Amino acid sequence: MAPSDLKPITVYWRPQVPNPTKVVIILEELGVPYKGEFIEHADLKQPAFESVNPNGRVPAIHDPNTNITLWESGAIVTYLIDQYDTEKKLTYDTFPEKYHLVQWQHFQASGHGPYLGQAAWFLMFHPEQIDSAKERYIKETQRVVKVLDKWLEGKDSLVGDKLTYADLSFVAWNAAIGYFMSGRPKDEWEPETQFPNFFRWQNSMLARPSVQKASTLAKVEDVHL
Ligand SMILES: N[C@@H](CCC(=O)N[C@@H](CS)C(=O)NCC(=O)O)C(=O)O
Repeated sequence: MAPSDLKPITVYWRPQVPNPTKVVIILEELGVPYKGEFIEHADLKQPAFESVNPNGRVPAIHDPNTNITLWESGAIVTYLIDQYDTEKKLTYDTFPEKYHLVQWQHFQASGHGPYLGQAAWFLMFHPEQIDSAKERYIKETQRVVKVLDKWLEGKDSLVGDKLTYADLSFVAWNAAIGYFMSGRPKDEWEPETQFPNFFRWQNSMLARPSVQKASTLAKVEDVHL
């Protein structure tokens, strides 16, 4: 089905937080129409939204073209790629690339996002100042960024020779690091010198129109392809 024949996918979201942004980037890249359903923070754990996502978090989607409702950003990205990336613009169906993409996607969702999320929480939002927790999650943030930096030596993308959904799953979370590390000593976060391959890769993704649009949307309700 051509994108112009599709009904817009509803994205349940909040602006400028990494996991919903991850989904919007993929929709933008694929040219799939979507519309936003903004969920107030106070409504996330209320029955109306929990009937969409029992975990009470964003993102979630409903696709009226296939009548599926889905939550968990990684699962949503997998669905969008399987359903709408018919030209394999952001993926590979070859062996072993297909599985290496899954590997990096799982690393992002289980070993990258959660550590960065805890770093942000203890540095910015936790009501008490707990130095040992801050230190633990800053170190884990540095460690997982180092994993990416080493892998990206001499490469422009994680798998194969093009940017894929796996790369793009990292960009919104990576962009949050500078925000939660601001105010910390410079030797704790200076990616241009400490993680130059990571820095180059991240900047190449930040320059993409899809990433710029998804990261700066105030309200996805305003946006239709
Ligand atoms: N593993 C989930 C995490 C979703 C998540 O934590 N979303 C955040 C926004 S980035 C949220 O809804 N936070 C609200 C809350 O913690 O109550 C995913 O990848 O979709």
